[in-house]
Amino acid sequence: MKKVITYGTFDLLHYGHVNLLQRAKALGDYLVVALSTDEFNWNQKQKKCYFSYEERKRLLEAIRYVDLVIPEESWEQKASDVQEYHIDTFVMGNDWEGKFDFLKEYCDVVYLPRTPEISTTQIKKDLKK
Ligand code: C2G
Repeated sequence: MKKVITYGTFDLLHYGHVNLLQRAKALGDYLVVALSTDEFNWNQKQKKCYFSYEERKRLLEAIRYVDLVIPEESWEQKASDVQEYHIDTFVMGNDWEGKFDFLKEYCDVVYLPRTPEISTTQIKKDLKK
């Protein structure tokens, strides 16, 4: 069984996220999503999520491409996650291009093109108009 992992906040879940998850799953048979906790988002990414971790987790678990959701609590957990979950491929959108190449020691590293025009930030801006 080929296992894939990806990381993210996935707030205000949208089709850009789903496109990423669909393509990530297509690279294997089992997709793990490491979901940024509320604390990690606020302390490390200065992101205040609209939906809580539990709500974002519930949404991700409803997506057919997602097999398991685990918490992302630190920047440093990726190498241990890849080993603990026996991951074959690490996937991120290409806004992270090159940032996680150190994981090539443990697994394949794939950066996928982002879906243009959509982002959680853009949604929030549009709703404010
Ligand atoms: N994404 C995408 N297209 C978009 C928006 C997002 O492909 N229009 C991808 C991002 O590239 C990322 C994933 O969807 O791979 C999740 O996006 P975010 O929730 O914004 O993730 P981010 O805050 O970048 O967190 O340790 C890594 C971080 O947790 C990544």
